[in-house]
Amino acid sequence: MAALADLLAPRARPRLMGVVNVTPDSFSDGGRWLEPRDAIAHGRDLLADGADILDIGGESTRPGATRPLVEEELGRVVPVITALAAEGAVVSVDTMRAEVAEAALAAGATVVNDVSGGLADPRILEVVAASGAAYVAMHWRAHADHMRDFAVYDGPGGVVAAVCDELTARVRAMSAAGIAPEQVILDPGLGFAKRAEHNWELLHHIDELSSLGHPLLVGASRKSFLGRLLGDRGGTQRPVDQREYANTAITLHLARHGVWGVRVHDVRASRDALRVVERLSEEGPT
Ligand code: PMM
Repeated sequence: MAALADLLAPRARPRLMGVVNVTPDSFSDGGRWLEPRDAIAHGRDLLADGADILDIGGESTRPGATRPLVEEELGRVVPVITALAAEGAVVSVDTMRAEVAEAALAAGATVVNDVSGGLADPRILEVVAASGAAYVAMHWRAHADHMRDFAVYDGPGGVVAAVCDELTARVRAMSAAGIAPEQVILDPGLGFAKRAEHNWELLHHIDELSSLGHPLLVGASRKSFLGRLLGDRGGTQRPVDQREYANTAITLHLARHGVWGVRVHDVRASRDALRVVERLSEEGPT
């Protein structure tokens, strides 16, 4: 599959995956792009800002969120994927459901981004295997309504060892379902059954995750561990829309460590910063 080889080919900088949340309740931008025409326009803006991939999702995974019906999720994402894929965009579908993945691939998506890594709906692995699409498998322990209860990493090696072991187990399940290793991208799942210190630890040891042998995608954008870092002394977090400089610093950190992609809401900020780094690494007048 030529498109897959191209998508996963080594590149000097991380791919920028722009987020299009077609949801009423995502923590970062819930409700802003719920109408298909608004979501499509937002996708076009992200492409103009330099997005390599658009990640289109119809289910909010914020802590405590309840799940939409499958029909609702399909109704949100399919029209948006159809329109943007027809315009030539590389489209990823952010879903945990086999049925939604199948419909999204039929509508033109070429990447399945499953935050549950196949745990929420194991049939999704068969759908991915049959399609040959790229598959982002994120580290995950439980649905959003009770994932906080699972943010415990007491074993030897702490959160980094646990995430590596649990992702390795998922890779085995993918292989058993017929997914080729070349299709698989791994993601440490920042904020999913993780407290702030777990997220920092994973970012600090990102090379250990790379040593699992698959490209890595990381999503730090707008998450609460950044809000907490930047918050005031009274414990009030920095608001969601004022965490972008911090996220850009994370993009640069991840670029230095050779990650395959970063999942961001503000594509332009990360793209501009990466452009500066690229320019500085070129030969030329000093
Ligand atoms: N985070 C969110 C949603 N989908 N997918 C991947 N692969 N990695 C992530 O970290 C991730 C994700 C939650 O953020 P949002 O509600 O702002 O989209």
